[in-house]
Amino acid sequence: MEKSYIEQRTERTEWFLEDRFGMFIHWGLYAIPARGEWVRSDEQISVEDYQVYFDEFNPQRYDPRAWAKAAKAAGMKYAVLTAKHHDGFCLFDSKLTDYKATNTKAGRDLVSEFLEAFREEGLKVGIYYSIIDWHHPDYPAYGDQYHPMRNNEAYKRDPSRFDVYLDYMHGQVRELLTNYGKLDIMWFDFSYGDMIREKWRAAELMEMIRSIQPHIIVDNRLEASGEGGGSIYTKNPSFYAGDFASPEQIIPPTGVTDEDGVSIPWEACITLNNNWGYGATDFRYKTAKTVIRRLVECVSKNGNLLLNVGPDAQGEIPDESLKILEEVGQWIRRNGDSIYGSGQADFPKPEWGRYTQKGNKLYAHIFEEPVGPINLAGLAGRIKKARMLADGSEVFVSRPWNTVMFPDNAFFNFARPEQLTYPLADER
Ligand code: FHN
Repeated sequence: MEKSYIEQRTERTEWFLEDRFGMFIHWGLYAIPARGEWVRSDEQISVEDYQVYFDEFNPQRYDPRAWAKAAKAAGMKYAVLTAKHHDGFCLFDSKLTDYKATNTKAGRDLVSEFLEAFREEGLKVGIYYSIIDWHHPDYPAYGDQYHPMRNNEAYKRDPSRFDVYLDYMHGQVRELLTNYGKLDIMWFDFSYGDMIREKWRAAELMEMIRSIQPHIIVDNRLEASGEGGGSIYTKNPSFYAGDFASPEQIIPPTGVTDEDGVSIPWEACITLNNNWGYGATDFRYKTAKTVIRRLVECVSKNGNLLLNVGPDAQGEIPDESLKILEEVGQWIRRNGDSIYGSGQADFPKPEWGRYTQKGNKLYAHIFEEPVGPINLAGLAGRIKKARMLADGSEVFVSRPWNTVMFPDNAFFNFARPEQLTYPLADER
């Protein structure tokens, strides 16, 4: 008997729930104006004025192997690159358009090189593909907030031309699934207003995806935007509901569950600063500590973190981003057991931090420095022994009160969550 959609989704996302941590990469022509990836819409730049960036694009220091090494060193297990963002510029050698990197001075298939480099480092690979397209003449104009081409005369004359755009969009997805080897993630972006589901011919699109790469996991944005939504949150997801929810710039307070409260795969996508695409003057970077705490919080709620970098017009990830990634990697190298393959604990969140759990091993992430012993209320009698995850050193557990007195070294560096492993008493 055919497996249900939810059974298939569970099988497809097994590696995703193990890997937990990925790199999002927003890169394209918008790296030249360096004011974020919405610059064309925000500043109402015409097709003609935006063309200057196409004519100039030549990222001479693009080295995807360096990107892949930085992601791996940060403890990331997969990466998703924008093959086409809303401006319609294709980083891959599509046969369906001339608006592509291989026709710029770069003269390279940037997606192909990305996939090869990240696979070589052992990371899984995903493609972000914008279903919105401000460049295609048959993409509709829906007011100012989404499209600088709001005066798209062709579309106003004949709305049926949108099918011409959909043929193009489906055709490019087919190219990506057919010409670039095994992909692990297809990350569509995004539905809005009445532009959802069959407005994209979503069933036909998903049929094609499943027929070419049946293992691939797909996000939920053929039905939703970054604010959430779609049938993935129900017990009867549609055929194109996707395999994971994709909350954006937020970590849902109680994770993501279906209508019965059953956890579903989800991934929070979050920027390191205030832009997805490169922002030359955007120095409001998060700290490594904040990133670690966001990652711990996602995992403590059965979720993943997709952390974004925005390479510049020369093809380099900004130093500020690399520095944070390196520090996160130092932490995860010693504490990764509490992240990879871990998830929500069987116990409520403690007041001093968060728990993650893997099998019968409980990980206590200490965020706030306690005064005196840490009270493990609710764990009475359940703790077999406690060790500092980072160095394996013993931690004293006082049985009667079930409290834990941390060694001095546990506190010396409260800038970051310290890790404890509590093999539970019933550990085999
Ligand atoms: O409009 C895009 C935005 O530029 C960025 O790509 C994010 C990343 O998830 N998605 C859309 C906003 O929800």
